[in-house]
Amino acid sequence: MSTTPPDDRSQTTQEGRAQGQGAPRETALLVGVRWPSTAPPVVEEHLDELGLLAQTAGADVVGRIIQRRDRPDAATYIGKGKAKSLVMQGQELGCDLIIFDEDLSPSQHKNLQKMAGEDIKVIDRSGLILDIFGKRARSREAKTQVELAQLQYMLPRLSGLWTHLERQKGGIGTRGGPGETQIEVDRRMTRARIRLLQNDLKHIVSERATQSHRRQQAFRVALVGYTNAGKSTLLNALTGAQVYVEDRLFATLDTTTRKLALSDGHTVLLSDTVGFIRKLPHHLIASFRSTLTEVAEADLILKILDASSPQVMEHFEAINEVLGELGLSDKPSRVVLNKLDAIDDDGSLAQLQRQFPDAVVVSARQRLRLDRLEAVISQAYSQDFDQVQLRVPPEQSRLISAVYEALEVKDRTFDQDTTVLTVRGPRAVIQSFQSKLEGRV
Ligand SMILES: Nc1nc2c(ncn2[C@@H]2O[C@H](COP(=O)(O)OP(=O)(O)OP(=O)(O)O)[C@@H](O)[C@H]2O)c(=O)[nH]1
Ligand SMILES: [Mg+2]
Repeated sequence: MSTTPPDDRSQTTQEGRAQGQGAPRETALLVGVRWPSTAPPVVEEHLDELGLLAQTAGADVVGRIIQRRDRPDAATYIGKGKAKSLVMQGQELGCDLIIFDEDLSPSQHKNLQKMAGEDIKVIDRSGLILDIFGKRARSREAKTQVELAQLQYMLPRLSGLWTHLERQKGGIGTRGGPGETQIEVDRRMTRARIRLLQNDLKHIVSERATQSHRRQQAFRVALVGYTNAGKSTLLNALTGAQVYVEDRLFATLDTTTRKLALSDGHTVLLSDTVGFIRKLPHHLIASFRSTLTEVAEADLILKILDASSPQVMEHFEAINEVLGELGLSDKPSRVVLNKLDAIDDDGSLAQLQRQFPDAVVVSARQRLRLDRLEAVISQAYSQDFDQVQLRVPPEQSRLISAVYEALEVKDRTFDQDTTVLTVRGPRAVIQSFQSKLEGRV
């Protein structure tokens, strides 16, 4: 996959590529597999999404192939005969890429690449997603996380053939790790680079931990959702933030947090996070853990769904799957059905509301019903958070600094020798201090 380390990739080059300027667009043939249990429209929908991913990466789709199988073939995934005719079709169409919707094992990948020869690059869904993330990453943290995931994905795929091909071809699926100029790349060097990136990430995480410590006292809400669901639009609409919004996959990879002043006078922190997608490569999920700390530490997760998408249920499942992989399935959450304005038939809205009876229906772009969403946040806040007075007698004054660490102190007065702190914060934390202190208020 990649060629230049992300640090060397200039912003302009990335922007240029992202907008399809400069680098010529490649052409791609998509391959999907229909298992006995998969309904035909589902395979088509998955290939539609793969096509969008390919476009986002800078390739025009020139054809798609669906192969029926009972189970994957160990050597070539789709079977040797089919693989041969696939390559022939790719050659006839003059395409640069063959993209599999499913993930290929390193040996399947190698075998298929051998059959495809030097003019066609074989990649799988994970490789494609990693490529897009490589192009979209802007911050040091995102770039480090993406390169780490790319190298981990590549490590078992490194081979003589692979590096040889790297020298011949650039383009999609070949950026983001070692390569091109560094043709002697081998597993040892890749492992060393992985260790280096892991260390970098540790530093970034500890910087983030210091920042997030300051935020611990606030009630935190995380916007989570499928890519393109409207998370950034919603953050902008609610807080006046200016996060980049676009009708494309993975417009924003970085977490942005802004204060949201609720009409009840309380202030909470609202975070926009990286978009999810069906079968997000697990290396990416693992390395994006630090970006996703905002989700891990959130008091409330808002699952943003594009209510106008026919795949809304599948998107919901994909969100839950990723949250499960992050160990966050039990977090308090609410569903937000966005793009209300784009639903043209009342029947489908009614059906969605039956499927998600507790959902808040909004339009982030048209700013419709945002007050209802704020009311849901207020309600969650007041269920979890409390404001009380803590009376700290002089013999327990050592607790005062701990209170300051854990809670927001609104006021500090004295009643003779007793310090009276007016605090706000999570009910559970307040209760633990109350039980330590004598003379509860
Ligand atoms: N019709 C309609 N379009 C919306 C609404 N909210 C967002 N959009 C559009 O949906 C597209 C994606 O919006 P973003 O806010 O970038 O989506 P996101 O969830 O942040 O996407 P990623 O950053 O890719 O994960 C943009 O074209 C928005 O203008 C809405 O309420 N109605
Ligand atoms: Mg976004």
